[in-house]
Amino acid sequence: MTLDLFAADTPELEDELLDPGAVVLRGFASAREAALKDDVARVTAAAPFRHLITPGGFRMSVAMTNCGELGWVSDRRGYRYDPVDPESGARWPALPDSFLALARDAAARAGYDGFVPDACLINRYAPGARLSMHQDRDEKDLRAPIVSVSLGLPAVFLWGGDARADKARRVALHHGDVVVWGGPSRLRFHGVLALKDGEHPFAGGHRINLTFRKVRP
Ligand code: MD3
Ligand code: FE
Repeated sequence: MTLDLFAADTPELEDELLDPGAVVLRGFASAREAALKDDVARVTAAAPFRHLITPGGFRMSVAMTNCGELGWVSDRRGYRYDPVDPESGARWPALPDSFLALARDAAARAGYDGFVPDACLINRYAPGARLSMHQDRDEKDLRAPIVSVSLGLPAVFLWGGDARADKARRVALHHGDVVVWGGPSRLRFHGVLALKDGEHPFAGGHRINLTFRKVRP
């Protein structure tokens, strides 16, 4: 008897349309995880994770850092994109090739050819960390999509509507899943439920999310 190593226990994963302009590419980043892990380590050695303070004075439970020309930062003065890391006074680390290629390929698969991000926010969730419902509206170029890559522990993503009070759907995101958001979905409210305890070979007790954006037109 011969063993078929490629038998049907690994079914083709299908793209899931959340809404017009929003698509989940299940496992799209999985084959590239080794390069992504090296490059996350390189970037976070140069620009360590930190807990930002909201304009209202609260410490965010999600730890953040950035790479690329512009980084998203928050402090008592407000939210902004800044070419300089306020912790070091230096420019953010460059976008690694593995990040650029992944963002471009995922966007193309979702119908956005030629996506070249200038900002990558890296979010790190420890157990209990969450992101309350919000819109991403600090970017000047609202025609470009946003590409989000989930790594490590799974999380429940909340997919809301055009108003904060609209009922949100729950979408489980696992290691390697990539979501592309654009067009009519670009200004939807969204959030992430508190992370559950766990252990994952990629990131130990954490979830890491890479969010790629084109901030400048
Ligand atoms: C839907 N981060 O950093 S990325 C954020 O998993 C953020 O860390 C989440 O929301 C995370 O702002 C979710 C997915 C995402 C990003 C931007 C969006 C979804 C979006 C913009 C519009 C609609
Ligand atoms: Fe967001």
